[in-house]
Amino acid sequence: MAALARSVLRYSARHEAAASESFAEHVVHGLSDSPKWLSAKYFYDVAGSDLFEQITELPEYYPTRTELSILNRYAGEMAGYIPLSAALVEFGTGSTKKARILIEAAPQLATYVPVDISAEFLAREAAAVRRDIPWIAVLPAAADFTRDFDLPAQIRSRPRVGFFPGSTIGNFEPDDAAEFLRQAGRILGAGATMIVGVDLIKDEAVLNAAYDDAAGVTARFNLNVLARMNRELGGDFDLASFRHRAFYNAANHRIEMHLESLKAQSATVAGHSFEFGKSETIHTENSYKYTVESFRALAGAAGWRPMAVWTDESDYFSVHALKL
Ligand code: AVJ
Repeated sequence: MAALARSVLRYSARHEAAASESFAEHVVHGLSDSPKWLSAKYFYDVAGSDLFEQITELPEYYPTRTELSILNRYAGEMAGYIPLSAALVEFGTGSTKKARILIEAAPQLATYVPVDISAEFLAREAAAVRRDIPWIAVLPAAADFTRDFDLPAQIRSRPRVGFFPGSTIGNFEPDDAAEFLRQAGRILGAGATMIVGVDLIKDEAVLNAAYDDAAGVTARFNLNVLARMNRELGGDFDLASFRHRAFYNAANHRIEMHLESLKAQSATVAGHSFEFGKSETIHTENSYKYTVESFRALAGAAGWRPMAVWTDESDYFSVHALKL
């Protein structure tokens, strides 16, 4: 998997060179840039993962519940794209809830390979899946799927089905999303299938509310990256002097999240000092939105044949089946 290892290095951030950096190096790199930025993947420490779970329960945050409803309704049809004795490889398993729906609907699956950065989290989740679905072999792979990881040797002879739910693909720049799909194809191999969840372009008010909820949970999620820098990198950010900003950038088909400095100030982190002007922002996330057609075109350009797509009644979210 050395070729994969090298090429996946490119996915993790908006700036390729940042991909192999440590958190500290990344922070120094991103905050030295103009405009300042940080990769969205650093949201997910323990506190951030817990806040994200809370986001998925918010009335305004439609993606999780809409994707779950699509999976619940159409998992039987999706199973038609899963070969006999296949291995299901989930890229970035934050929760096994979605994979379980697919697994229950596809008894021809032999193996489930959840890939996640936290070995401890994976071990717990794997044990729970083994307990609840005893007929499937669970082979967790502890890895940052945006970096270097090896598929377990035991699945080399099995057909592979990639699973990338949650519209996590929306965090990639479109070029990087295509590159990710190309490389996922290389790792999964000839004849592979990919099932991908993709959030759709829709009314701006719906999009804006989903990323700027009334209860302020998304604000806490965004601000947590400052708290994380304070905890892990000896930072001294004053969380009260930054505010959450989120808005749909229609020209670029993406939600942008920023942390806006409420005053001129400086902060020290990882042994470096950074100056912030009043209203200056740190760009912390892009969440790209697609149309069914624009995502199918992107997947096609990355070498995948779009086979089927399932959406909800409001066309808020889409789940795509792709074949190599
Ligand atoms: C996990 C990337 C799908 O973009 O909707 C939620 C992350 N950010 N609220 C998204 C997120 C703010 C989420 N993804």
